[in-house]
Amino acid sequence: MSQIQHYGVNEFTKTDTDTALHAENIIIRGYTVIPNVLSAEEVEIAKTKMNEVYAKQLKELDNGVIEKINDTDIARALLVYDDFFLHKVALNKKVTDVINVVLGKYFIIREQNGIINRANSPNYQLKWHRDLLFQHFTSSRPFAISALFCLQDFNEINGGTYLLPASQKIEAFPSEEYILQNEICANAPIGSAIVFDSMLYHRAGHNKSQNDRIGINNMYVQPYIKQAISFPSMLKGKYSDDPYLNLFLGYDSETDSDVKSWRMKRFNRKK
Ligand SMILES: O=C(O)CCC(=O)C(=O)O
Ligand SMILES: [Fe+2]
Repeated sequence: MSQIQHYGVNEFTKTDTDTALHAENIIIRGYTVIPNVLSAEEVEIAKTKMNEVYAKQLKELDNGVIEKINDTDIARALLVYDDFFLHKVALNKKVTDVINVVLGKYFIIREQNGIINRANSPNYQLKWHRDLLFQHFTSSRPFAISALFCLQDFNEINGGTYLLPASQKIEAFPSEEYILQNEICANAPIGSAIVFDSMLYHRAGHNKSQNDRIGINNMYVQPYIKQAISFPSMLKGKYSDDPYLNLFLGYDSETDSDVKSWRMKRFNRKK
Protein backbone atom coordinates (compact mmCIF):
# COMPACT_ATOMS: atom_id res chain seq x y z
CA MET A 1 0.00 0.00 0.00
CA SER A 2 1.17 3.52 -0.74
CA GLN A 3 2.56 5.54 2.17
CA ILE A 4 1.01 8.66 0.73
CA GLN A 5 -2.70 9.15 1.29
CA HIS A 6 -4.79 11.71 -0.54
CA TYR A 7 -8.35 12.56 -1.41
CA GLY A 8 -10.00 14.48 -4.20
CA VAL A 9 -7.01 13.91 -6.48
CA ASN A 10 -7.43 12.62 -10.03
CA GLU A 11 -4.12 13.35 -11.69
CA PHE A 12 -0.84 11.76 -10.62
CA THR A 13 2.82 11.69 -11.53
CA LYS A 14 4.56 8.33 -11.70
CA THR A 15 8.25 8.08 -10.88
CA ASP A 16 9.39 4.49 -11.15
CA THR A 17 13.08 5.19 -11.84
CA ASP A 18 15.80 7.35 -10.27
CA THR A 19 15.99 9.26 -13.55
CA ALA A 20 12.29 10.12 -13.44
CA LEU A 21 12.58 11.26 -9.82
CA HIS A 22 15.53 13.54 -10.64
CA ALA A 23 13.51 14.99 -13.51
CA GLU A 24 10.52 15.57 -11.23
CA ASN A 25 12.74 17.37 -8.72
CA ILE A 26 14.07 19.66 -11.46
CA ILE A 27 10.62 20.37 -12.83
CA ILE A 28 9.04 21.19 -9.46
CA ARG A 29 11.68 22.64 -7.12
CA GLY A 30 14.19 23.44 -9.85
CA TYR A 31 17.11 21.20 -8.88
CA THR A 32 18.41 17.76 -7.95
CA VAL A 33 21.74 16.21 -6.96
CA ILE A 34 22.85 13.16 -8.95
CA PRO A 35 25.44 11.17 -6.99
CA ASN A 36 28.48 9.31 -8.36
CA VAL A 37 28.64 10.76 -11.84
CA LEU A 38 32.46 10.75 -11.70
CA SER A 39 34.74 8.24 -9.96
CA ALA A 40 37.46 9.44 -7.55
CA GLU A 41 40.03 8.86 -10.27
CA GLU A 42 38.03 10.82 -12.86
CA VAL A 43 37.66 13.73 -10.42
CA GLU A 44 41.46 13.94 -10.08
CA ILE A 45 41.94 13.78 -13.86
CA ALA A 46 39.32 16.51 -14.33
CA LYS A 47 41.06 18.83 -11.83
CA THR A 48 44.48 18.40 -13.40
CA LYS A 49 43.22 18.87 -16.94
CA MET A 50 41.09 21.85 -15.98
CA ASN A 51 44.06 23.63 -14.41
CA GLU A 52 46.03 23.00 -17.61
CA VAL A 53 43.29 24.55 -19.75
CA TYR A 54 43.04 27.59 -17.47
CA ALA A 55 46.82 28.08 -17.54
CA LYS A 56 46.71 27.97 -21.35
CA GLN A 57 43.84 30.49 -21.51
CA LEU A 58 45.61 32.86 -19.13
CA LYS A 59 48.49 33.04 -21.61
CA GLU A 60 46.17 34.01 -24.48
CA LEU A 61 45.25 37.37 -22.99
CA ASP A 62 46.65 39.92 -20.66
CA ASN A 63 45.36 39.09 -17.15
CA GLY A 64 44.07 42.66 -16.90
CA VAL A 65 41.50 41.83 -19.57
CA ILE A 66 40.21 38.74 -17.78
CA GLU A 67 40.04 40.59 -14.47
CA LYS A 68 38.27 43.57 -15.98
CA ILE A 69 35.46 41.43 -17.42
CA ASN A 70 35.11 39.46 -14.13
CA ASP A 71 36.24 36.24 -15.78
CA THR A 72 39.01 35.35 -13.35
CA ASP A 73 39.14 31.68 -12.27
CA ILE A 74 36.86 30.42 -15.03
CA ALA A 75 38.27 27.97 -17.60
CA ARG A 76 36.01 28.13 -20.65
CA ALA A 77 34.98 25.61 -23.35
CA LEU A 78 36.90 22.75 -21.73
CA LEU A 79 35.81 20.06 -24.19
CA VAL A 80 37.56 21.88 -27.02
CA TYR A 81 40.89 21.27 -25.30
CA ASP A 82 40.44 17.66 -24.17
CA ASP A 83 37.85 15.05 -25.09
CA PHE A 84 37.76 13.85 -21.49
CA PHE A 85 35.46 16.82 -20.90
CA LEU A 86 33.24 15.75 -23.78
CA HIS A 87 32.96 12.04 -23.07
CA LYS A 88 33.19 11.85 -19.28
CA VAL A 89 31.57 15.16 -18.38
CA ALA A 90 29.30 16.76 -21.02
CA LEU A 91 28.01 13.39 -22.31
CA ASN A 92 27.92 11.77 -18.86
CA LYS A 93 25.10 9.24 -19.16
CA LYS A 94 23.69 9.64 -15.65
CA VAL A 95 23.26 13.34 -16.34
CA THR A 96 22.13 13.20 -19.98
CA ASP A 97 19.52 10.52 -19.14
CA VAL A 98 17.86 13.08 -16.86
CA ILE A 99 18.28 15.92 -19.38
CA ASN A 100 16.63 13.70 -22.00
CA VAL A 101 13.51 13.51 -19.87
CA VAL A 102 13.47 17.20 -19.02
CA LEU A 103 14.48 18.79 -22.35
CA GLY A 104 13.48 16.05 -24.80
CA LYS A 105 15.79 14.20 -27.19
CA TYR A 106 17.30 17.16 -29.05
CA PHE A 107 19.42 19.44 -26.90
CA ILE A 108 22.82 21.02 -27.43
CA ILE A 109 25.67 22.04 -25.17
CA ARG A 110 25.75 25.82 -24.74
CA GLU A 111 28.70 26.25 -22.39
CA GLN A 112 31.16 24.16 -20.40
CA ASN A 113 33.07 26.10 -17.79
CA GLY A 114 35.46 25.08 -15.04
CA ILE A 115 34.80 27.23 -11.95
CA ILE A 116 37.48 27.76 -9.32
CA ASN A 117 36.05 29.22 -6.12
CA ARG A 118 39.31 30.19 -4.41
CA ALA A 119 39.84 29.84 -0.69
CA ASN A 120 38.92 33.18 0.90
CA SER A 121 38.71 35.17 -2.27
CA PRO A 122 35.86 37.18 -3.75
CA ASN A 123 34.39 35.60 -6.87
CA TYR A 124 31.70 37.20 -8.98
CA GLN A 125 29.65 34.00 -9.03
CA LEU A 126 28.90 34.72 -5.34
CA LYS A 127 26.27 37.04 -6.72
CA TRP A 128 22.79 35.64 -7.36
CA HIS A 129 22.01 35.09 -11.02
CA ARG A 130 20.19 32.96 -13.55
CA ASP A 131 22.47 31.21 -16.02
CA LEU A 132 20.50 33.03 -18.74
CA LEU A 133 21.32 36.59 -17.76
CA PHE A 134 18.72 39.38 -17.90
CA GLN A 135 15.82 36.93 -18.51
CA HIS A 136 12.72 37.54 -16.42
CA PHE A 137 10.04 35.48 -18.10
CA THR A 138 8.85 32.07 -16.90
CA SER A 139 8.24 28.99 -19.00
CA SER A 140 5.75 26.16 -18.43
CA ARG A 141 8.56 23.69 -19.08
CA PRO A 142 12.35 23.85 -18.75
CA PHE A 143 14.33 24.79 -21.86
CA ALA A 144 17.83 25.07 -20.34
CA ILE A 145 19.50 22.95 -17.69
CA SER A 146 22.80 23.48 -15.88
CA ALA A 147 24.79 20.56 -14.48
CA LEU A 148 27.50 21.54 -12.04
CA PHE A 149 29.94 18.65 -11.55
CA CYS A 150 31.45 18.77 -8.07
CA LEU A 151 35.19 18.06 -7.99
CA GLN A 152 35.13 18.51 -4.21
CA ASP A 153 32.46 18.08 -1.59
CA PHE A 154 30.33 21.22 -1.94
CA ASN A 155 29.14 22.56 1.42
CA GLU A 156 28.55 25.72 3.48
CA ILE A 157 32.17 25.92 4.59
CA ASN A 158 33.93 25.72 1.25
CA GLY A 159 31.55 27.85 -0.80
CA GLY A 160 29.10 25.26 -2.06
CA THR A 161 26.34 26.40 -4.38
CA TYR A 162 23.29 28.19 -2.93
CA LEU A 163 19.95 27.81 -4.65
CA LEU A 164 16.56 29.43 -4.31
CA PRO A 165 14.12 26.51 -4.68
CA ALA A 166 11.39 26.86 -7.34
CA SER A 167 12.58 30.36 -8.33
CA GLN A 168 12.53 29.31 -12.01
CA LYS A 169 8.78 29.81 -11.68
CA ILE A 170 8.82 33.52 -10.84
CA GLU A 171 9.75 36.50 -12.98
CA ALA A 172 11.34 39.16 -10.77
CA PHE A 173 14.21 38.55 -8.37
CA PRO A 174 12.65 37.97 -4.91
CA SER A 175 13.04 40.29 -1.95
CA GLU A 176 16.06 40.23 0.32
CA GLU A 177 13.95 38.93 3.22
CA TYR A 178 12.52 36.11 1.10
CA ILE A 179 15.97 35.08 -0.09
CA LEU A 180 17.49 35.04 3.38
CA GLN A 181 14.58 32.89 4.60
CA ASN A 182 14.55 30.44 1.71
CA GLU A 183 18.05 30.05 0.21
CA ILE A 184 19.54 26.62 0.67
CA CYS A 185 23.06 25.30 0.26
CA ALA A 186 23.05 22.22 -1.95
CA ASN A 187 25.30 19.93 0.04
CA ALA A 188 26.66 17.76 -2.74
CA PRO A 189 29.37 15.12 -2.36
CA ILE A 190 32.54 14.96 -4.45
CA GLY A 191 31.82 13.25 -7.79
CA SER A 192 28.15 14.28 -7.85
CA ALA A 193 26.41 16.82 -10.08
CA ILE A 194 23.99 19.55 -9.01
CA VAL A 195 21.56 19.64 -11.91
CA PHE A 196 19.21 22.61 -12.05
CA ASP A 197 16.89 24.60 -14.27
CA SER A 198 19.14 27.35 -15.69
CA MET A 199 16.40 29.88 -14.80
CA LEU A 200 16.69 28.99 -11.09
CA TYR A 201 18.39 31.75 -9.10
CA HIS A 202 21.66 30.52 -7.60
CA ARG A 203 25.13 31.63 -6.49
CA ALA A 204 28.38 30.19 -5.22
CA GLY A 205 28.97 30.44 -1.47
CA HIS A 206 31.85 32.17 0.28
CA ASN A 207 34.75 29.75 0.49
CA LYS A 208 35.89 29.91 4.13
CA SER A 209 38.07 26.81 3.85
CA GLN A 210 41.78 26.56 3.13
CA ASN A 211 41.30 24.85 -0.24
CA ASP A 212 39.98 25.96 -3.62
CA ARG A 213 36.50 24.62 -4.41
CA ILE A 214 36.30 23.43 -7.99
CA GLY A 215 33.38 22.53 -10.25
CA ILE A 216 32.51 22.22 -13.92
CA ASN A 217 29.28 23.81 -15.08
CA ASN A 218 27.68 22.38 -18.23
CA MET A 219 24.73 24.12 -19.71
CA TYR A 220 22.38 22.15 -21.97
CA VAL A 221 19.76 24.01 -24.00
CA GLN A 222 17.16 23.42 -26.65
CA PRO A 223 18.75 24.08 -30.04
CA TYR A 224 17.07 27.42 -30.76
CA ILE A 225 19.20 29.00 -28.02
CA LYS A 226 22.57 30.35 -29.16
CA GLN A 227 25.84 29.10 -27.76
CA ALA A 228 27.79 31.79 -25.93
CA ILE A 229 30.96 30.83 -27.82
CA SER A 230 30.54 28.73 -30.96
CA PHE A 231 31.65 25.13 -30.40
CA PRO A 232 31.48 24.41 -34.16
CA SER A 233 33.91 27.29 -34.84
CA MET A 234 36.25 26.21 -32.06
CA LEU A 235 36.13 22.52 -33.02
CA LYS A 236 36.45 23.18 -36.79
CA GLY A 237 34.52 20.12 -37.92
CA LYS A 238 35.86 17.75 -35.23
CA TYR A 239 33.18 15.18 -34.24
CA SER A 240 30.78 16.49 -36.92
CA ASP A 241 30.68 13.08 -38.68
CA ASP A 242 29.07 11.51 -35.64
CA PRO A 243 25.30 12.06 -36.03
CA TYR A 244 24.63 12.51 -32.31
CA LEU A 245 27.63 14.78 -31.68
CA ASN A 246 26.75 16.78 -34.78
CA LEU A 247 23.51 17.76 -33.07
CA PHE A 248 24.87 17.91 -29.51
CA LEU A 249 27.75 20.26 -30.33
CA GLY A 250 25.52 22.59 -32.32
CA TYR A 251 26.77 21.95 -35.87
CA ASP A 252 23.20 21.44 -37.06
CA SER A 253 21.73 24.45 -35.28
CA GLU A 254 24.25 27.12 -36.38
CA THR A 255 22.70 30.01 -38.28
CA ASP A 256 22.93 29.29 -42.01
CA SER A 257 24.89 31.86 -43.96
CA ASP A 258 22.53 32.22 -46.94
CA VAL A 259 19.33 30.91 -48.51
CA LYS A 260 21.10 28.31 -50.64
CA SER A 261 22.97 26.78 -47.69
CA TRP A 262 19.74 26.74 -45.66
CA ARG A 263 17.95 24.86 -48.45
CA MET A 264 20.86 22.47 -49.07
CA LYS A 265 20.99 21.55 -45.40
CA ARG A 266 17.33 20.53 -45.52
CA PHE A 267 17.82 18.74 -48.86
CA ASN A 268 20.71 16.70 -47.45
CA ARG A 269 18.62 15.73 -44.42
CA LYS A 270 15.92 14.28 -46.70
CA LYS A 271 18.37 12.05 -48.61
O1 LIG B 1 30.37 27.80 -8.53
C1 LIG B 1 29.18 27.78 -8.18
O2 LIG B 1 28.80 27.33 -7.09
C2 LIG B 1 28.16 28.37 -9.10
C3 LIG B 1 28.68 28.52 -10.47
C4 LIG B 1 27.74 29.22 -11.36
O3 LIG B 1 26.76 29.75 -10.94
C5 LIG B 1 27.97 29.28 -12.81
O4 LIG B 1 28.94 28.72 -13.30
O5 LIG B 1 27.16 29.88 -13.51
FE1 LIG C 1 25.45 30.12 -12.58
